[in-house]
Amino acid sequence: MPSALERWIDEVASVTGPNSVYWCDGSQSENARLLREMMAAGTLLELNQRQYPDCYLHRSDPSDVARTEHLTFICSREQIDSGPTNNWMAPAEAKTKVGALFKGAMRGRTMYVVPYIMGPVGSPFSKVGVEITDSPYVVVNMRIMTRMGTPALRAIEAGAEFVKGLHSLGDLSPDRRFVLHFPEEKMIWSVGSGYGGNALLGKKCFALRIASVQAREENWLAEHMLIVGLESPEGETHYIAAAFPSACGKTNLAMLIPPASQKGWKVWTVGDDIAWLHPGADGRLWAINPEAGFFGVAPGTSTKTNRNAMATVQANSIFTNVGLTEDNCPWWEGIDGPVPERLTDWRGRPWQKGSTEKAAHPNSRFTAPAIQCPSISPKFNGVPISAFIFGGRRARVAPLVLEAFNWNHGVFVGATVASETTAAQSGAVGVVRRDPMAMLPFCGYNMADYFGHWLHMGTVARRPPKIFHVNWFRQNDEGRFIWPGFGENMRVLRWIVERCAGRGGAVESPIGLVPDKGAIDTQGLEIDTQTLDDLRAVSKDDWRAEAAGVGDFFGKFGSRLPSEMRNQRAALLARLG
Ligand code: GTP
Ligand code: SPV
Ligand code: MN
Repeated sequence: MPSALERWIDEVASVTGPNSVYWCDGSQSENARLLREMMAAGTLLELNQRQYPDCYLHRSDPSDVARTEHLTFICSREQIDSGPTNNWMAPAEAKTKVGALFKGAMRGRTMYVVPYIMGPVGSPFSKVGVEITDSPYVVVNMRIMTRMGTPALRAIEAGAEFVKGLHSLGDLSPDRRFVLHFPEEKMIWSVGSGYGGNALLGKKCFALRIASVQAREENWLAEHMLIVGLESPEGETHYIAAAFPSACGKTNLAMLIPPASQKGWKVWTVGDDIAWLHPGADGRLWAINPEAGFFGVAPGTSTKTNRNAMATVQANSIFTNVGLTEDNCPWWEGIDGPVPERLTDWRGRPWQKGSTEKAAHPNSRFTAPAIQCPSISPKFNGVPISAFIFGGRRARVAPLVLEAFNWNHGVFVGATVASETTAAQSGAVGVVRRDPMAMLPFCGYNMADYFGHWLHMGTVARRPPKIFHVNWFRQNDEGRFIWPGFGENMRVLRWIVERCAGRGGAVESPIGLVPDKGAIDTQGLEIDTQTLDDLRAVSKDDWRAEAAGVGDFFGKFGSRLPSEMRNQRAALLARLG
């Protein structure tokens, strides 16, 4: 008798009509063959193999370069369960409408069956998925980003449940592009995009949107968070998980290199985008990184800003929508060295120095194996989290760092994060929007219930992490960042670690605890006292306006919003006087 998996594969094949069906085993030889086929088809270019061994360049369709949030839907049975912040489509309507786009969609193509595990093989926290796709680019990326192939198939044969993901490039038309999630069926349908979070279904679709639903059902958290370990000169390591919206600094913080002034500190990278957190017997939250690779933003990455990332992408990596130098090396704005006179831009067109257009797309990315990162932590099976950090990109208003008064206040701080939009999603850049816990585009259910789940987890975990908020992106009137950021963020992380250890000076402000004057080490930093004061400043007028915005945002959730969220807002208003 065919298994549930085989029945599903047959069913999909009969609808999509591929030339052939191929089951991926994840082997090196399979990967090499796929790469060769893509090079022959012109969808992959070999990069300079001397400088970038086994590295390749892919140029996606110019209309398909970022996640498309307006085409992303939660198809819960009841609309209210998707909440006011998600797009919703009724499951039956979704299956008819989008099902029609899958009809014959794989004609003339190979249908790849990609079994994969999110999380380490054998971990009790890992989960299994199967992605059906007609894109070999997706296959080779999934092989880097997940534990792909035979071990996943074995787990399914042994009875593991799996999340079904169906993906087709379709005709790549934005008019026929949909990314659908069926939370009750733990199923994903994606058509019309070959890009990143739209197409690599293990990442945002499974590990966040579907997993957030599973996490609520099973008493854990699936979060858009990096995980990093900070080892003090005395050899004590604190692990921190931080949620920043897309393209707001997670990869950079996860791979931070402490500057020379921070002698003896060592940073361990556990994950750069997603954390799955489970309460442990010790009452703490323990985090794993469900991914096996990094799908990181290329622009701005250099040996100065992120030396670990530069080392990670030197081999076995795929670059998407970056520029190309005359000697076949990847290039992007902000990479080391002088700007070359001539390049090929991300669309494959000649580019000249001084051009007003970017050579690399602002959301161009690298896909690289995590294991190649010089700072990679060996603790794949879980680390205890001392602190959660929320943050955003705010030119004004939000100070450099603050500590929440307690868990519930911290949940409020996370739920009210606002950030300027970036190139990681299609649409306008630089618009301030509420992005609770950096999960606005990734929560698979009603966010009011999600806030409730967060409040609940503070009681499930007896020793939950302390909660902080940071903003590396404050600007002066000339539009310059006033905090140096990157490695220098270590100074702020040290204050956070101090606070977790019950030390470190702090003073109360209406929005939380801020560092005492002098509590953040600024030795060796060229920064004047006025700037430091600006970074710590909390303007009551600004925050009254924030609280009003939060009121509007909370209003969207109606009676579904936990009353504690309203209480927290009332308490904030009271503290603001
Ligand atoms: P996703 O992969 O989209 O989830 O993004 P991410 O949160 O991992 O962001 P990433 O670390 O890739 O950073 C995005 C951009 O912000 C890059 O261009 C960085 O150079 C820039 N950036 C990161 N950290 C800092 C910082 O501390 N200060 C400033 N000014 N820029 C930063
Ligand atoms: C993000 O946008 O948050 C990313 C890239 O990490 S993607 O995989 O496209 O979601
Ligand atoms: Mn992300």
